[in-house]
Amino acid sequence: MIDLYAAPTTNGLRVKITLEECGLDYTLHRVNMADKEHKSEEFLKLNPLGQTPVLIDQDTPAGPLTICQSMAILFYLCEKAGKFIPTDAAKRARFWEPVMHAATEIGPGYGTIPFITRWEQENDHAKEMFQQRYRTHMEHIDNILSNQKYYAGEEITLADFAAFGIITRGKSTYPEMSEGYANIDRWHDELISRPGVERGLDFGD
Ligand SMILES: N[C@@H](CCC(=O)N[C@@H](CS)C(=O)NCC(=O)O)C(=O)O
Repeated sequence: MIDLYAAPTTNGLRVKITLEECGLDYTLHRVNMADKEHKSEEFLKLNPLGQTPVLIDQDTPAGPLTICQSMAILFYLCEKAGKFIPTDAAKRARFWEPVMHAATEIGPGYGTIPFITRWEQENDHAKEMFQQRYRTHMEHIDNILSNQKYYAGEEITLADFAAFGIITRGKSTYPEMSEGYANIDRWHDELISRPGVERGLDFGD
Protein backbone atom coordinates (compact mmCIF):
# COMPACT_ATOMS: atom_id res chain seq x y z
CA MET A 1 0.00 0.00 0.00
CA ILE A 2 1.08 3.55 -0.74
CA ASP A 3 0.37 6.48 1.60
CA LEU A 4 0.34 10.00 0.20
CA TYR A 5 0.58 12.98 2.55
CA ALA A 6 -0.41 16.02 0.54
CA ALA A 7 -2.53 19.12 0.08
CA PRO A 8 -4.05 20.32 -3.21
CA THR A 9 -1.05 22.50 -4.05
CA THR A 10 0.75 22.33 -7.39
CA ASN A 11 3.26 19.80 -6.02
CA GLY A 12 0.50 17.76 -4.38
CA LEU A 13 -1.54 17.74 -7.58
CA ARG A 14 1.29 16.43 -9.72
CA VAL A 15 1.81 13.47 -7.40
CA LYS A 16 -1.88 12.61 -6.98
CA ILE A 17 -2.46 12.85 -10.76
CA THR A 18 0.52 10.57 -11.42
CA LEU A 19 -0.69 8.00 -8.87
CA GLU A 20 -4.06 7.92 -10.60
CA GLU A 21 -2.61 7.82 -14.11
CA CYS A 22 -0.27 4.98 -13.09
CA GLY A 23 -3.25 3.06 -11.70
CA LEU A 24 -1.60 2.52 -8.30
CA ASP A 25 -3.62 2.00 -5.11
CA TYR A 26 -2.99 4.58 -2.42
CA THR A 27 -4.44 6.26 0.63
CA LEU A 28 -4.56 10.05 0.71
CA HIS A 29 -3.73 11.69 4.04
CA ARG A 30 -4.86 15.25 3.46
CA VAL A 31 -2.42 17.63 5.19
CA ASN A 32 -4.06 20.77 6.55
CA MET A 33 -1.42 23.34 5.72
CA ALA A 34 -3.50 26.25 7.01
CA ASP A 35 -3.29 24.61 10.44
CA LYS A 36 0.46 24.05 9.94
CA GLU A 37 0.14 20.28 10.14
CA HIS A 38 3.22 20.07 7.92
CA LYS A 39 5.28 21.65 10.73
CA SER A 40 4.06 19.26 13.43
CA GLU A 41 6.51 17.01 15.23
CA GLU A 42 4.83 13.98 13.67
CA PHE A 43 5.08 15.34 10.11
CA LEU A 44 8.69 16.48 10.54
CA LYS A 45 9.58 12.82 11.16
CA LEU A 46 8.40 12.15 7.59
CA ASN A 47 10.04 15.20 6.03
CA PRO A 48 12.45 17.23 8.18
CA LEU A 49 11.94 20.15 5.75
CA GLY A 50 8.29 20.32 6.80
CA GLN A 51 7.03 20.29 3.21
CA THR A 52 4.38 18.38 1.32
CA PRO A 53 4.03 16.08 -0.59
CA VAL A 54 5.48 12.97 1.05
CA LEU A 55 4.88 9.46 -0.21
CA ILE A 56 5.47 6.20 1.67
CA ASP A 57 5.50 2.90 -0.18
CA GLN A 58 4.88 0.42 2.64
CA ASP A 59 5.57 -2.69 0.56
CA THR A 60 9.08 -2.57 -0.88
CA PRO A 61 11.36 -5.61 -0.40
CA ALA A 62 13.54 -3.46 1.92
CA GLY A 63 10.56 -2.30 3.98
CA PRO A 64 8.69 1.02 3.98
CA LEU A 65 10.21 3.63 1.68
CA THR A 66 9.60 7.33 2.38
CA ILE A 67 10.14 9.76 -0.51
CA CYS A 68 10.00 13.57 -0.40
CA GLN A 69 10.40 15.93 -3.39
CA SER A 70 7.51 15.74 -5.83
CA MET A 71 9.65 15.07 -8.91
CA ALA A 72 11.51 12.21 -7.17
CA ILE A 73 8.11 10.77 -6.29
CA LEU A 74 6.90 11.05 -9.90
CA PHE A 75 9.92 9.13 -11.16
CA TYR A 76 9.51 6.47 -8.48
CA LEU A 77 5.83 5.96 -9.38
CA CYS A 78 6.33 5.92 -13.16
CA GLU A 79 9.22 3.48 -12.86
CA LYS A 80 7.19 1.27 -10.53
CA ALA A 81 4.27 1.26 -12.97
CA GLY A 82 6.50 1.02 -16.07
CA LYS A 83 4.67 3.95 -17.67
CA PHE A 84 5.13 7.56 -18.84
CA ILE A 85 8.96 7.50 -19.18
CA PRO A 86 10.12 6.98 -22.78
CA THR A 87 12.39 3.97 -23.26
CA ASP A 88 13.66 4.99 -26.70
CA ALA A 89 16.96 6.88 -26.27
CA ALA A 90 16.09 9.79 -28.60
CA LYS A 91 12.65 10.28 -27.08
CA ARG A 92 14.14 10.09 -23.63
CA ALA A 93 16.67 12.81 -24.47
CA ARG A 94 13.84 15.11 -25.58
CA PHE A 95 11.87 14.19 -22.47
CA TRP A 96 14.45 15.54 -20.01
CA GLU A 97 14.13 19.13 -21.17
CA PRO A 98 10.43 19.60 -20.27
CA VAL A 99 10.95 17.58 -17.08
CA MET A 100 13.67 19.99 -15.96
CA HIS A 101 11.68 22.98 -17.15
CA ALA A 102 8.69 21.92 -15.01
CA ALA A 103 10.90 21.07 -12.03
CA THR A 104 13.26 24.02 -11.94
CA GLU A 105 11.67 26.90 -13.84
CA ILE A 106 7.92 27.08 -14.09
CA GLY A 107 7.21 25.34 -10.77
CA PRO A 108 9.41 27.42 -8.42
CA GLY A 109 8.72 30.61 -10.42
CA TYR A 110 4.97 30.14 -10.09
CA GLY A 111 5.36 29.30 -6.40
CA THR A 112 6.92 32.71 -5.75
CA ILE A 113 3.94 34.72 -7.00
CA PRO A 114 1.45 33.98 -4.18
CA PHE A 115 4.02 35.05 -1.58
CA ILE A 116 4.67 38.38 -3.27
CA THR A 117 0.99 39.11 -3.79
CA ARG A 118 0.22 38.28 -0.15
CA TRP A 119 2.82 40.64 1.27
CA GLU A 120 1.23 43.42 3.23
CA GLN A 121 2.98 45.94 1.06
CA GLU A 122 3.06 44.49 -2.42
CA ASN A 123 6.28 44.87 -4.30
CA ASP A 124 5.11 45.82 -7.79
CA HIS A 125 8.50 45.32 -9.37
CA ALA A 126 8.93 41.79 -8.02
CA LYS A 127 5.33 40.91 -8.86
CA GLU A 128 5.64 42.11 -12.45
CA MET A 129 9.00 40.38 -12.85
CA PHE A 130 7.74 36.97 -11.69
CA GLN A 131 4.45 37.29 -13.57
CA GLN A 132 6.31 38.18 -16.76
CA ARG A 133 8.68 35.29 -16.19
CA TYR A 134 5.67 32.98 -15.88
CA ARG A 135 4.26 34.32 -19.15
CA THR A 136 7.61 33.66 -20.84
CA HIS A 137 7.43 30.03 -19.70
CA MET A 138 3.83 29.79 -20.88
CA GLU A 139 4.82 31.15 -24.28
CA HIS A 140 7.67 28.63 -24.43
CA ILE A 141 5.35 25.70 -23.67
CA ASP A 142 2.71 27.07 -26.05
CA ASN A 143 5.28 27.13 -28.88
CA ILE A 144 6.34 23.57 -28.10
CA LEU A 145 2.72 22.44 -28.11
CA SER A 146 2.14 24.09 -31.49
CA ASN A 147 4.39 21.40 -33.03
CA GLN A 148 3.59 18.36 -30.95
CA LYS A 149 0.74 16.85 -29.00
CA TYR A 150 2.37 16.66 -25.58
CA TYR A 151 5.07 18.46 -23.63
CA ALA A 152 7.81 15.93 -24.51
CA GLY A 153 6.60 14.72 -27.90
CA GLU A 154 3.72 12.74 -29.39
CA GLU A 155 3.20 10.55 -26.32
CA ILE A 156 1.95 11.57 -22.92
CA THR A 157 4.71 11.36 -20.28
CA LEU A 158 5.57 12.24 -16.71
CA ALA A 159 6.54 15.72 -17.99
CA ASP A 160 2.86 16.47 -18.72
CA PHE A 161 1.83 15.54 -15.19
CA ALA A 162 4.73 17.56 -13.74
CA ALA A 163 3.52 20.73 -15.49
CA PHE A 164 -0.23 20.23 -15.48
CA GLY A 165 -0.85 21.00 -11.79
CA ILE A 166 0.95 24.33 -12.10
CA ILE A 167 -0.77 25.35 -15.31
CA THR A 168 -4.26 24.39 -14.18
CA ARG A 169 -3.80 26.29 -10.90
CA GLY A 170 -2.41 29.25 -12.86
CA LYS A 171 -5.49 29.27 -15.08
CA SER A 172 -7.91 29.45 -12.17
CA THR A 173 -5.89 31.67 -9.82
CA TYR A 174 -4.20 34.05 -12.27
CA PRO A 175 -6.28 34.11 -15.50
CA GLU A 176 -4.49 37.30 -16.56
CA MET A 177 -1.21 35.34 -16.75
CA SER A 178 -2.79 32.36 -18.50
CA GLU A 179 -4.80 33.81 -21.39
CA GLY A 180 -3.81 33.80 -25.06
CA TYR A 181 -2.10 30.40 -25.21
CA ALA A 182 -4.32 28.39 -27.56
CA ASN A 183 -2.02 25.36 -27.74
CA ILE A 184 -1.78 25.14 -23.97
CA ASP A 185 -5.58 25.41 -23.81
CA ARG A 186 -5.91 22.48 -26.23
CA TRP A 187 -3.43 20.41 -24.17
CA HIS A 188 -5.07 21.42 -20.88
CA ASP A 189 -8.56 20.50 -22.17
CA GLU A 190 -7.32 17.10 -23.26
CA LEU A 191 -5.54 16.34 -20.00
CA ILE A 192 -8.37 17.52 -17.78
CA SER A 193 -10.76 15.17 -19.58
CA ARG A 194 -8.65 12.12 -18.68
CA PRO A 195 -10.31 10.15 -15.86
CA GLY A 196 -6.96 9.75 -14.04
CA VAL A 197 -6.30 13.48 -14.08
CA GLU A 198 -9.86 14.19 -12.96
CA ARG A 199 -9.46 11.81 -10.00
CA GLY A 200 -6.01 13.22 -9.28
CA LEU A 201 -7.42 16.71 -8.92
CA ASP A 202 -9.99 15.54 -6.38
CA PHE A 203 -8.85 16.14 -2.80
CA GLY A 204 -12.39 15.80 -1.48
CA ASP A 205 -12.96 19.55 -1.08
N1 LIG B 1 10.77 20.92 -4.13
C1 LIG B 1 9.72 20.46 -3.28
C2 LIG B 1 8.89 21.66 -2.85
C3 LIG B 1 7.89 21.28 -1.81
C4 LIG B 1 7.07 22.47 -1.40
O1 LIG B 1 7.49 23.64 -1.53
N2 LIG B 1 5.90 22.18 -0.86
C5 LIG B 1 5.03 23.25 -0.41
C6 LIG B 1 3.59 22.90 -0.74
S1 LIG B 1 3.43 22.76 -2.50
C7 LIG B 1 5.18 23.35 1.08
O2 LIG B 1 5.14 22.35 1.77
N3 LIG B 1 5.36 24.58 1.57
C8 LIG B 1 5.47 24.83 2.98
C9 LIG B 1 6.87 25.19 3.37
O3 LIG B 1 7.77 25.19 2.52
O4 LIG B 1 7.05 25.48 4.53
C10 LIG B 1 8.86 19.42 -4.02
O5 LIG B 1 8.84 19.45 -5.25
O6 LIG B 1 8.24 18.57 -3.37
